[in-house]
Parts: sequence; C-alpha cells; structure tokens
Amino acid sequence: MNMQARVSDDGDVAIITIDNPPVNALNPAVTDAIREAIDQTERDPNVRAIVLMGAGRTFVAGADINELAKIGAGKSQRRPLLLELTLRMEDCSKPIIAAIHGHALGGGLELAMGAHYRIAMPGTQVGQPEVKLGIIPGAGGTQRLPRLAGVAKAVEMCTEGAAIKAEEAAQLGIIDRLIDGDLLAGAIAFAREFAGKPALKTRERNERLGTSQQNSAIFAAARDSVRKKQRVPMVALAAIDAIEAATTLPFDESCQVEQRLFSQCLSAEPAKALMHAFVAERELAKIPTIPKETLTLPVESVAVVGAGTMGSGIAMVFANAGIPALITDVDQATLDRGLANIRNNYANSVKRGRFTQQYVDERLQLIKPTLSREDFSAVDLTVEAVFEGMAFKKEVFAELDRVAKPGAILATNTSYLDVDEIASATHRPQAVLGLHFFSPANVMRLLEIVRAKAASKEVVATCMQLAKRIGKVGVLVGNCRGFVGNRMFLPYRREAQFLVEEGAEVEAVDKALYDFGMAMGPLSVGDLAGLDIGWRMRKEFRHLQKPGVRQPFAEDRLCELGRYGQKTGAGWYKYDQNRKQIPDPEVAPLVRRWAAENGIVQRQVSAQEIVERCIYSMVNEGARILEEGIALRSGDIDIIYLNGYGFPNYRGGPMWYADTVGLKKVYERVCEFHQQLGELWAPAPLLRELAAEGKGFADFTREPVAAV
Ligand code: 3H9
Repeated sequence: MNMQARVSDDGDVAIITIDNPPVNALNPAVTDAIREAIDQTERDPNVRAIVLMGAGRTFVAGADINELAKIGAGKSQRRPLLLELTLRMEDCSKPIIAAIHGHALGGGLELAMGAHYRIAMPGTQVGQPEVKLGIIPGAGGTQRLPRLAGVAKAVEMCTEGAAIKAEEAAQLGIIDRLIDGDLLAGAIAFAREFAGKPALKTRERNERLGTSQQNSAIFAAARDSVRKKQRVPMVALAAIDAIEAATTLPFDESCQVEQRLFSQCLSAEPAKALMHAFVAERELAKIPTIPKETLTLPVESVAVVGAGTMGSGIAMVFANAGIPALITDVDQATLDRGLANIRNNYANSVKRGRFTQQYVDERLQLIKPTLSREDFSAVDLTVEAVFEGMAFKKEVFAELDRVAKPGAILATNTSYLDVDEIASATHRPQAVLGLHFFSPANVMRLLEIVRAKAASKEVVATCMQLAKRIGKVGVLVGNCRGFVGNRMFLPYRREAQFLVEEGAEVEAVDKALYDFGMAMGPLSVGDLAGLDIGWRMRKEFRHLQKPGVRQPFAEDRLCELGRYGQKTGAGWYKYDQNRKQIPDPEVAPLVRRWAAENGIVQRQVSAQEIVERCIYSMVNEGARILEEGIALRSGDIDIIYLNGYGFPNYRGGPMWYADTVGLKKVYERVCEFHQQLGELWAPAPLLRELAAEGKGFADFTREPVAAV
C-alpha cells in the first residue's frame, strides 16, 4: 500500500488519507499516490463513494514549497501534476468528497475543488495564499474558485492571499457542509447520502461566473487597487488576468492561460525571494547546538523594568499572549505615563477595529504596575528596558539578580550593548540573555534573541519557544555591538549620510532606496527613530573610533542645532503638528557649509550609486557577521531585515539580494568603493572567498566559529 495516500474503507465508502507529515504538502510522489488511490477505488465494485482527507493536523497546506522553489530555480523539472489530478477527480464516476480540517491552502484548496463536494470542520482555514509566495494558483485555483465563490471573492482571495474560515467559505459556496464533531463519521454519512447521485464537476459550474459587464467593473477596480497597494503588483495582476480568462474562455483554454502565467511568475525573482523567505523563517528554529529535545522552562509570568515606549510596548506583547506582566519604573509619575501610553495604544486599536473593548479590558487586567521590585520575586522572566547606558543596566541587573527567584530568566532589551558584560553583574550568567524587541514592540514581528556566552541551552530554547508564543519571529544571534540588525544598519545609514555630505539631495537618497523597495528611506528612518540616539551612541563609543577613519558628521551637527527628527519638528526634514514630512530647504546649505569645512568636494550622485553604497555596505557587514558566527545562516540575516527593517520581501533580504546580483559583482563594486572611499569599505574576507569560488551566501554552511 502506498503510505502517502492510504486507502481504507467503511463498507461501501472508500477513504483515501493523504499522509505526508507535517502538513501533507503535495509533491509529485503524493499527487501520484492520490491518483493511484482514485484509480484503485474507482475500479473496486464495492465502493460507491470516496472520501479524501488529510492525516495529522491538517488537510493539505499546498504544493511543496521546497519543490516549487527548485523548479523556479531551474534545479528540478518535475512539478506535481496537480491540475491533471483535479481533472481526473472530476471525471471519476464515483462522487469524491473532500473532508477538510486544519488548512486547505493553495494546492490544498485546488485539490479540494477538484472533488465533487467539500465538507469541513468549523474553524478550518481555506485560501489561495500563492500571491504571498510570488506566484498565482497553478492547478486550476483561478478557474474553479470563481465558479464556487463568485468572481469578486475569487479576485480578492487570489490577489490578497488571506485565508478565510470554513464558516465564511460555507456561506460563499466553497464548502458544501460544516461538520461539527467527528469529521470522518460526518464524511462517511455525507458520502452515503450522495452515493449514486449525479455529481457536479466544478469546472462545469458556470452559473456564478457573472456577466461581462459586471466582471469588467470588478477587474478594473481590482487592477486599480493592487497597483495602488502593492509595490510589485505583477503577481496579483497575473492572478486577475487568469481569473478574467476563466470568465471569457472555455475551461481548458483558460487553464492554459493560468499555466502560462503560473510558470512565468514561478521563474521570476520575486517568487524565488519570497519562497526563500518562507523556508528561511522555518529554518530559524533549527539550531545545531540546541537539540530539539532540550528542556524548556515555564514562562507563566513576566516583569518589565522600564515603562518608557519600549517597556510599555513589551508589557503589551506579553499581555496580548495572555501572560501576566508586572511593569515598574523609578517613580509613580513615570509609571503613570507608561500606563497612559498603554491605554492610549489599546484605545487606538479599538478605534481601528483591531481589538474589541472586551479583549482590551482583559489585556489591561494582565498588566500590573508596581514601584517595588520586590514584587518580582515570583515571576519566571524579567525584561529590562531602561535607558541605554552600561553602568545603569548593570545596576538594574544586580538588583534583579537579588530579587528574582532562582531559575528565573533575566533578559535585557538593549539594542547594542554587550550582553556578557551585563550578565557579569549577576550571579546567574547562565540565565541572562538579550531579548531585543523592535519599536513599536507590540507591532513589529522581529525579536533578536541574543545568546550571551554563558546562557544555558535551556534558557535559549525557552526564549526561542516563547518568541512563537508571543507572536514574534525569534532569531538567535550572537553577542556583539548592535548584534545583527543594528550592526548592519550602521554602515547603511552611515553611507546615506556620507552621500548627502558629498552632494546628494536628502530627498534623492531617500527616494533611491524607497524605489529600491525599502519601506522608508534611511534619512526618514533616522528622523523617525530620533537622530539623537545615534548621536548619543557615537559619543559613548568615540573612544573606539580609529583615528583617520572618516566619520559622518551631518547628523551630529543637526543634533547640535536641536534637530533630533520628528519629535522636535525638524531633523533631515521639517514636520508639521501631525508629523507630516516637509522638505527643508535650510538643510542642504547647512550640509554644504559643513562639507566645505571638512574639505569634502561636492559632486553629482546617481540613484544607482546611492543604492549600491547603502545596500552593499550592509551586505559587506553581513558577510563579517556570518563569518564570525554571529548569525547562523545568511537566511537568518534576511529574516531579520524582512521583519525588522522594512527590507522589501520580494528581494528576499540583503544577503539573498546580493546572491541574486552575484557576489562577484558585489565584491568588485565593494573593492572599487574601498579604493575610492577608504578603510570602511575593506571587503569582508568571506565575501572575497565566496565571490572567488563563484558561490553565494546561501551556499555558506561552515559551522559557526562563535556566538550561536
Ligand atoms: C501552492 O500550493 C501552489 C499551487 O497553486 C500550484 C502547484 C502546481 N510546503 O508554518 P509552520 C512546513 S504554493 C512545504 O511552522 P504552522 C514548514 O516548512 C503553497 N512545507 O506551521 C514546517 O516545516 P518544519 C501554498 C510546508 O502551524 C512545517 O510545515 N500554500 C508547507 O505555524 C510547519 O509549518 C501556502 O502558502 C508547504 N506548502 O502553520 C501555505 N507548508 O517543521 C504555507 C508548511 O520542517 N504554509 N510547511 O520546519 C503555511 O501557511 C503554514 O505552514 C500553515 C501551518 C498555516 C499551513
């Protein structure tokens, strides 16, 4: 018997169970197995109806993304013959009932739509999320979904990619019946009810395809909307084209249109980048030095030290996950401000319809302010989020060590200080690590988990697991100044400043990087975060600066003028009361004057140079990070940048992007900048090595030498 599609029976009903853990992804072997199982059951004279279901936690999560990525990259020829399978299912002389639980996504929903009927457990999610992977449904999804759900809904589902619940799917006509209770028993009963009756083929159900007049309005509005909303609308537009074909051409011809568009998308760069990101995000949990079976510690309560923007956001993160959080600060007034901030934040979420009032009331109950750190003696985890200064942080940790119970984890939210040194202020360095949240903490998905030298496996494993529980993408990184994200962001923002000092317009620098795909230009990011943060950091680390190495000066000078960015109404730009950004004609002459004082010659700077200087400086630092073992894989760095720094997901992250450019080309450009601009551009040895070997960062698998 084929184990990937097992056949069993309940009298006259055959049951085909797809079994390809963990999520029954469809690869060629699985689709072949399902097809054989259908052939076999159709031949069996005792069988009157067939139930198709998934083993384990889900029906089918789609085509196997690892396989699709190989096909897109030209490393494999064989895609699952899923469209052919759905045609075979429709043509089966016995009714096939797809019995769905968990998820039916992408190829999973396409498979289910090839059945004659679909039944599902309440809460099951169905959808066509392909657009999020840079592709369109490639097994009839754009053809059958409009026939079941109507054209407008199919367009929405295929262009936005969000899944819907079975309850809504039942109302739309995608699901024929909801089964509360035992799905298999319900499916068998349903099968008997419909055995022997003529079964409908979805491909022949044209009644919901609408008139050409209705449809042209739907398609025009949808095209308009995706062009406005999406930075790279190509894929969503292809999905609309395929659905439009479903409304104008015979089924077999419009399927050819879908196939052609699917193949085009699959071999284009956005699909490769987005599939890389999907796989890389799931790789994060795989840490060679921490076996899967490592015991984790319970985290049922936390305490947050510091009620500023970061601390209050962090308390909300835990409350949102149902974990009670104490929060403290130096005095009642500061604590009150923090709580007002939290209430305000939640009130806005209610206004925007993100949370209900009841949900918010329950969360607020979980956040308890206190001025006494003695209250921390019962919690499992403390997170320090106080002002960035080593001396102060060490004081806080010495006290936390004194009050926290034995076994409690002590985490710091520092964004660039030495976590080992912070740990040295305690008698339990094995329990100390960094949990670097990104601002606003309750919104940003990224969490850098900084492994201090003495941190135990159990503590690290607990925090990796905790990240998932609190809805964060946890990336394990080593301890160094700025860890991964901020360490790479430093040269990126430094080059942006240098470029302005050399004569580029502020707006031109931001525009070039925005056009590259960044969520925001680097100078606007500086204004948003506060230019004084970098200014303060540069002052703190001035003693580490090598004499004679060029340093940016413009932001320090802007800060000296009180221009800290948005919060003071001026930085690189001006801001009105609503923080609307306005170009400031005063800035260019100021920078020119400072440049002249520093002997910097003004020149024309192209958009291409802006992008190369900013992005390649970041990539060069990323190569050092990888070589030092501060990040485990280049994909980990990419995930950090996609989730915390607004790097365009369709470019896959900085390291993936560099691989697509070709490391030889990147290396050569870095060498040119090294010659022109000096020491800061010294090429990373790993970049040189990989470029010489014709390899990419993704090929780098050397065991980490340090840190993680
Ligand atoms: C498609 O179907 C194209 C077709 O139109 C055309 C074909 C011709 N493939 O996310 P999790 C693995 S495109 C391979 O941590 P959760 C995942 O890597 C596809 N593997 O769990 C992980 O492995 P590991 C359209 C997959 O509970 C494990 O399953 N479908 C796939 O948080 C658990 O995953 C999608 O885009 C896959 N398709 O979430 C759906 N899916 O344990 C993608 C999962 O080794 N999947 N894995 O690290 C998801 O959205 C989520 O995984 C899901 C579960 C919601 C299902």
